[in-house]
Amino acid sequence: MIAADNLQKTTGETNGETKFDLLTYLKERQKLCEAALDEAVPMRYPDKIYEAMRYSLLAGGKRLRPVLCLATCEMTGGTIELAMPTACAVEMVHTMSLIHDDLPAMDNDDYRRGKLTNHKVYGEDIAILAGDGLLAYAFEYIAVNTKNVPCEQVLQVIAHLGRASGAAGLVGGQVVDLESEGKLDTNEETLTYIHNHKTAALLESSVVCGGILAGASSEDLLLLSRYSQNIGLAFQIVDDILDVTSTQEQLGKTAGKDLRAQKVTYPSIWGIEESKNKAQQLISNACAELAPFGEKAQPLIAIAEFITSRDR
Ligand code: GRG
Repeated sequence: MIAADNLQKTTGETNGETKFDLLTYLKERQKLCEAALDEAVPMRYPDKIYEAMRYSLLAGGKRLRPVLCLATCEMTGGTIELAMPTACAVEMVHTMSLIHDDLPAMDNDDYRRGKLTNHKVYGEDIAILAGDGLLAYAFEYIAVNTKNVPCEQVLQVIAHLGRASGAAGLVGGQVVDLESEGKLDTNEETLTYIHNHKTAALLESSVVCGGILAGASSEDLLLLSRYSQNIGLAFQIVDDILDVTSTQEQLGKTAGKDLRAQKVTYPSIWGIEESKNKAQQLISNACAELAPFGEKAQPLIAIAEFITSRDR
């Protein structure tokens, strides 16, 4: 869950007008997502694999991607109900990517979301399969459970999420990231490729799919895509900063990993202060894309601002 003290910045009053209360909003939406995810993956035979899938899926986390998906669907005229199966699916894809990322063959990490990583509890074989199970189920879940949305739009959502997950998205970003480890001459262009694919692609898909489900116009989908690409890159810059400035207790995962793995990051190129400025500029650019949505964009604007103020 999101640290309450860190959200005070986005609540309260300014100029006599009540500002959008992000803390209450996020708590409510996270609770809805937790319940929907719990229901989406019930225990079944063979118990071991469902237990391993549920272990990581229900281990907390900020639930940023599903909350973005729901918020975008509502902003563009849809409802929470229309978007919930896709919101659950993006969190399933995100969780599987974390399980595989933590494996010894990749980042080799022992902690995630404040708990032992999946392979540390269930072994590498089951952790790989738990990731595979979540990935396949994500697409089944959208196809079977999305109601009151034309089939054409459901297909677009499945195609968008498939592209964001595969070699044109997360997988591609991860491959270039692995290739860049230990190469301290990695340039900014390559770094931006990694982050746009490894991190921004799924955030973008969470947002754009919310819009597709609501039947948003192609012009609005373009604005949403630009909003989410900007917050995606800002999210990763902040992640890199937190890796340097935070502790394992704060992050729920190992801190200081980038330096140890000899990874080039935004802070290592620009320094912490300049990286913060760049992240803030990206958030301003993201919010500017939402101007045509007026007041209805408040949740997406508040979530964007939260990205730079978060402490984990
Ligand atoms: C998707 C088919 C498929 C394969 C996965 C392993 C891999 C390929 C990609 C790695 C993707 C990865 C781990 C990117 C890092 C993104 C990131 C910054 C994660 C942290 O997200 P938070 O802070 O985490 O939202 P919580 O725990 O809060 O959900």
